[in-house]
Amino acid sequence: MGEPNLSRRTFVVGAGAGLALAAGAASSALAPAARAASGPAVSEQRRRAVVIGTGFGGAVTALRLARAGVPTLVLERGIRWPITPDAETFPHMFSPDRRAAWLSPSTVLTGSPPRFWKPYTGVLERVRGVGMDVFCGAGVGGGSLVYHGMTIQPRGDHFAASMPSVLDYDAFDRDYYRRAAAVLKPEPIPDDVLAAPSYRSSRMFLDRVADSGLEPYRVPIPMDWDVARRELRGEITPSYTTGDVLYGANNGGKNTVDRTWLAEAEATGRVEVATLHRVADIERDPAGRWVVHVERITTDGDVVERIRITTDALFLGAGSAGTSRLLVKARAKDLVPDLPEGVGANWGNNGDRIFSWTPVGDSPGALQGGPACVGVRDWDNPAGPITIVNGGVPFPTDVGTTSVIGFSIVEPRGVFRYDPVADDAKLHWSQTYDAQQTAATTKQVRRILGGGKLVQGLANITLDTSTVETTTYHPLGGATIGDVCDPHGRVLGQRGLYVNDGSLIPGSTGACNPSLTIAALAERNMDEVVTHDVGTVF
Ligand code: FAE
Repeated sequence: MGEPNLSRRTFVVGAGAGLALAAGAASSALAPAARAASGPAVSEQRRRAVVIGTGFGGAVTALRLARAGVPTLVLERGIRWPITPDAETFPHMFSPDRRAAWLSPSTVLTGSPPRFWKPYTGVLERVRGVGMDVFCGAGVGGGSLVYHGMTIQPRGDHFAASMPSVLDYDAFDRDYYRRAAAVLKPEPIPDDVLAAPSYRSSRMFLDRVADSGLEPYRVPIPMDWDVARRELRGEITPSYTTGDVLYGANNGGKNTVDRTWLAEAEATGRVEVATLHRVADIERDPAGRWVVHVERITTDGDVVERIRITTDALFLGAGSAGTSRLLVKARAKDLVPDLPEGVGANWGNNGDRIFSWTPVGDSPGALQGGPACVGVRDWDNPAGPITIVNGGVPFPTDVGTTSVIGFSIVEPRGVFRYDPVADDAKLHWSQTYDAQQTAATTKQVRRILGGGKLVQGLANITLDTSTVETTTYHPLGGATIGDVCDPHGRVLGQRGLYVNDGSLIPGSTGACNPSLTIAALAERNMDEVVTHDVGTVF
């Protein structure tokens, strides 16, 4: 893409060779590079500000920098997914293909049938850890590409119980949550869509919630429900209304961040998004500038070029797993001297539990409407607040089962540790860390599914799949405010290095899904950065 406003100097080097200056190189993100004697070519770039990642944190950061007049390069490891109505952009849950997994030879998502293929820069990464695997989105838009879109603001007391204590809930309530919601435009499922045959599982779940004496809840989803209506009328191929959303929605109706914050950022002409640019390492040079070691890859994952980008300001928005891995590697290899000790720590899974629910004598049917748009905010539970939702599954035939998902508040006891053999950081977690919350969530799910009666609930076949497939969609922590960053995401003692994503949050966002809170926090942090650091630090 063109980048007229980016003042850039590009240096071209062969490995081991001296620098050759190619100032003001032309329109491509990359300058022509010399080819090393062996291995991919290496080139150099100089930038004022670099953002790693295009999820919620990265996209908000890019837009705010652009509005402040800062030319910004955004590095994204994945591809740009062409999102239009009625497309075949994304693969399907029950007939996955190589687009479904990030550089993996087979399916990675629990419940999606096993298939084998040549690895591809697909939309969903499974970050394998010890005792816990993390799922995250890959591509322009990050997690918003694959997420259901449950957009929930936590209550003040639960925010206080899980978020860094320096954060003022009233300010979030008054301002930051509203700003984020104004962009995402979340709306609850309307009556006519909920009444459609494919939303049978949602209605069954709402009935059970009501029978159990709790208040049924329609979860706000950042999507255009008219698109669901079009699907129901047969005008476009179903995606939401069959629950086929976990590899991305093919109907163009979801307000993903590539189409909101990031699109606005790119429209300023000050932001360039470089896709298939995977950051391998970050480093601080002797002059205190930031060096980003980038691998430009093909969609098969082959490295075709290495780029060394020097910048005055580096914003980490690679998500909890991505940012934590980069920081832990930098600390272990002493690429960034004096990084805080807490790097990689204070990590939690947001209390995620996923259950399969097989009601006896009744069936939620095949091709269950979604995304996960109904639930219950069981926030006064004496065992701690829990949000429980029904997630429709796009089963091709009626197998009598659906899924139920719970979120709570956990102690952030997980930690990423460096593994020198893999030259990567690995997450370490034990199910003992959230055993208490798990027990409470399981009990409450059974009670609700039994219409208020635990014994009746046991008659449903309710399996906590998370005990055998211990995974999370909601990684949080690894570079938390207080331990690693100041209250606005500046890494302690590292001028010009910032974190602005889910890594800042120690393990939970007040017993509900995290994306709204991550976006709100990112907006808040950028208020401070553009006021005090733009023009002084960079
Ligand atoms: P994230 O959105 O993960 O963005 C990180 C970006 O960095 C991605 O674009 C990566 O490709 C990129 N990246 C990572 N490493 C590198 C690297 N080395 N070099 C270059 N680029 C890199 O981070 N949350 C909700 O609130 N509601 C939901 O309904 C919901 N459903 C979900 C369903 C699924 C299947 C999954 C996986 C997640 C779901 N989430 C949901 C979680 C949500 O997507 C997540 O909290 C946010 O996306 C995290 O935002 P971040 O900005 O932290």
